[in-house]
Amino acid sequence: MRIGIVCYPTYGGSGVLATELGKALADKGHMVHFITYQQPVRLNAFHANIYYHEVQVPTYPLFDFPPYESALSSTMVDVILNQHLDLLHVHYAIPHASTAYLAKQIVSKQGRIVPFITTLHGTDITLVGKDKTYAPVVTFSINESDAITAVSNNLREETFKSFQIEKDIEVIYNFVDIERFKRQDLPHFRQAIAPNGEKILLHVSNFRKVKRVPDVIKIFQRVREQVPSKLLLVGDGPDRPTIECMCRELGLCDDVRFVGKQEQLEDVMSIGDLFILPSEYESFGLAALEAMASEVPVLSSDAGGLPEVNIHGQTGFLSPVGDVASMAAHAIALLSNEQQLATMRKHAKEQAARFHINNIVPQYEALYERVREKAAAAASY
Ligand code: GMT
Repeated sequence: MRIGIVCYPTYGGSGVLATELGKALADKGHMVHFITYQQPVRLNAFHANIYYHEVQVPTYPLFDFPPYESALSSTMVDVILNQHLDLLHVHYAIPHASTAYLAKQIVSKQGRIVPFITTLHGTDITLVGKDKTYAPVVTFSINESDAITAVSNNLREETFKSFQIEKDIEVIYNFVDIERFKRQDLPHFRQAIAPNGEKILLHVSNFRKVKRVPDVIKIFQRVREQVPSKLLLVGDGPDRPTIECMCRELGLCDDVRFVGKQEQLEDVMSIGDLFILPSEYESFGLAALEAMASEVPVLSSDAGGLPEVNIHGQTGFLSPVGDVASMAAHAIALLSNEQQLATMRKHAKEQAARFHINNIVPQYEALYERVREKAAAAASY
């Protein structure tokens, strides 16, 4: 099949998932065309079946806001017509679903029927999408999608609660490549971070408010009082300066390491003993899944789709949002009990295997087939 993938090219989970999906589809022989404003971060090697089309947004003195959506729709049209795409798969509703709708309408005037699938990822529904400035367009374009998927049952339910959706939403869970995210022995890396054999706690995010990174610091402060440990903070974003100040004020700087955005995330995960994700909301928590695949148990909030990924008492612990005392108590108990830690590592890996890329990608392929057949049947009328 010839598939166009539209996503955010940055470090966010939706872009990562879309890119990994495109790579997996290309490995299976599909021709995959990425349409984005920048080369996606995980699209970092040549692949014969992968094409990248950059969206150029010409500026003009009149434009206080360069019309990115128009540029994106026009690029989609160009790629659909010239690369003979069978379908578009857009990740994150805003603005990708409405731009796909427009592109579909434009090519239909030239006799080309190209369906589009919208995958909802989280904040496109639960935060920005709900905002009344965007909601009418989001509702309309989701309803106009030829198929809609959500990355967890929770996100599916949230979408029905927040929008007037007239179609079914299929849940296709996020996935992880368990061959890539598998625990490796990296003694030099571990030694550099924890020279005296301390436990290593990890947090990976975009440091936005929804992630509650200050809770990570509060949890770590309590853990460190009981268990010799280090905290590794991976990623970057708006809350980072606040977190740096917090570490200074609490006297934690020697034990907290900010490593910024990391491409080799599998190496970082490999040295972790506990992954912390206390988010206000997570539709799924892809970073937690990648940690689990690397045999790192997860300490998370019980928000959104996290309970569908992290199983309380087995793969880690779930606590109410903001309950840092409970999260710290779970962490201290686990990190002080090598036997329980080893059992949880094993369960985390087993749970991650349920979301193995090889189980999930065929679900997208089956959906593509159904959507394509439906579109072909409609076109033949
Ligand atoms: O977590 C973020 O803020 C980034 C965001 C994105 O759209 O890239 O992540 C969302 O999509 C991921 C992939 O499906 C999910 O694993 C994250 O849970 C989800 N984030 C939220 O719902 C806050």
